Amino acid sequence: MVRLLCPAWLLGLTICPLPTVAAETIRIRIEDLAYTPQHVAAHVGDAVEWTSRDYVAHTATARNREWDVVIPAGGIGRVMLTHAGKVEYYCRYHPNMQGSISVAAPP
Ligand SMILES: [Cu+2]
Repeated sequence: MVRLLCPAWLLGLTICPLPTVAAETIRIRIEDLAYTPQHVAAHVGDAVEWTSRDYVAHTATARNREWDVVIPAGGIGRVMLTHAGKVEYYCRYHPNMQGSISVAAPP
């Protein structure tokens, strides 16, 4: 699904005089205690969605404590990326599970 973002909406405008940007959903699979792909690139405004195929619960926990998402067994977890930078994350239950998201400024 495509969402459109317009900076002018923050100012209460209903039409967008600026170029709109299609925000994306970055999908990461969790299987056999690993994030796949392990490293992804995204932009501010994108969402990241983890889908687990494992039979145990996992988390996606940012090392900078920006977010901590619990992903139930066979379930989905989601986070919105609100600012730029590289975020390293891991699973609190299985610390060997590690990944990263490089978040660039909006295109
Ligand atoms: Cu885990």
